[in-house]
Amino acid sequence: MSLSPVPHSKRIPGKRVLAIAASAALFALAGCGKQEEAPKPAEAPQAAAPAGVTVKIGHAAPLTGGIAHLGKDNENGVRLAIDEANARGLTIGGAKITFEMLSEDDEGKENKGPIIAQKFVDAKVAGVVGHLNSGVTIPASAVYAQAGIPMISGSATNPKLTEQGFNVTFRTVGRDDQQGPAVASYLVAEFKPKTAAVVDDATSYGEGLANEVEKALKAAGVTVLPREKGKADQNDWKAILTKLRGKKPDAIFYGGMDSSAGPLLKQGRELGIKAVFAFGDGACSEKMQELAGEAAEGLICSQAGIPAMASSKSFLEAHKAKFNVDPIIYAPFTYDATNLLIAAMQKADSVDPAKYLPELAKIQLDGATGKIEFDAKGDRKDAEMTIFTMKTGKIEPLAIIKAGQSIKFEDFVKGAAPAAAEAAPAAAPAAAPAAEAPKAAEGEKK
Ligand code: ABU
Repeated sequence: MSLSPVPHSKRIPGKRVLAIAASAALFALAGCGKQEEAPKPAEAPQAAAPAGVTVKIGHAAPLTGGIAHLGKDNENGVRLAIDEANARGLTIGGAKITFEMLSEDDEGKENKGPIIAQKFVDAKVAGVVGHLNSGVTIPASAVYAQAGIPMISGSATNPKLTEQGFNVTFRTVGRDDQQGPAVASYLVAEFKPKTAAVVDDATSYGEGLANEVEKALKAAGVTVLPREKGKADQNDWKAILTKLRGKKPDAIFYGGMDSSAGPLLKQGRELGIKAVFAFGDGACSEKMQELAGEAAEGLICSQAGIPAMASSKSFLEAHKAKFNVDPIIYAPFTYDATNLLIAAMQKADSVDPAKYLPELAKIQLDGATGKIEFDAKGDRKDAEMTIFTMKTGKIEPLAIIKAGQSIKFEDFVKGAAPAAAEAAPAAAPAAAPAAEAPKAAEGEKK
């Protein structure tokens, strides 16, 4: 599919990359805001009650395979937001709304992205939260752009996603050209490596992040060895690691997901490599401890947002109550993504993408992950980056980098973390007047 990118300066909500095929009325009738059949008087004496509308929200991520735990994390965030919205009982455009999640397993495979995206388009979803992997999200995003369906990823960090000029494409996490320099700077400041090795899994995410890290290390005067490449499903890293061992790097950065990063780290230590190992968000989970055991101690990793544990207390409690587990990395970001779609629909008083997209583009929301606003590309403004280490089997945040400033995590928790803002709302200076907390549902039309 070939689309003409819209220049960023012209990424104006309402001016579509391609015209949306259906009018608002047709859209509703066709199923995006599917009119439920009103009960027949004979069957339901209360026939005067207004008919409800079911609004579908698509979610896609790998729900099987090596990173299914992360896909489930993504899905949990969407499910929680939808269930909460349904419990609140929203009325939009004069109709009682029931949101329904359509969740698809894209297996983390690039070719599945557009297929599932088309499935969502055919199902007349009103919006999409996903996909998880950049390599899947980027090709899928072209399908959503052509159909005019807003999509928000809560995990895809490759810059290209929002550099295509699609006015329906957003993300609630930061980008790898923010994350890469953040983790590289931390490595340089704390470990002062003279030589570093950079390895990637040959995916859009892994390779793209590795490129950013390499660029930042070189800019800091570190000698970077020739790139080593593996695969996303690689379990045996011994050949690459044996080669690297001979070159004695002080630091090894791997761009890839935890399912392949865990074996890499374990085998690296088994081969006697003493370098500090560092990773990006895809390998910044406690799965690393499960896969690498004691070798995971002391690893360094980054996430392109605040740590899940620093999300709002109300989100963490609701997540635990619903799923009996804590969020891993992305659930707070997909939860916020879902609430952003819903809040924009409330503000527009319409579930028609053409009508609520302009509201989404200019929305301000106090989410579980903090204040959210999008820039002209659809990226999150002032996204935080977090640096972690692994200590006694737990991922422990060390520092938050925001707007070029690094602050200790403990100081962030005292001041700017969403839970702190929730505990002391009067002290939250950034509460923009237009901000709309989903649970407050101020914009809800009764
Ligand atoms: N951000 C890491 C995992 C998702 C991605 O491919 O971007």
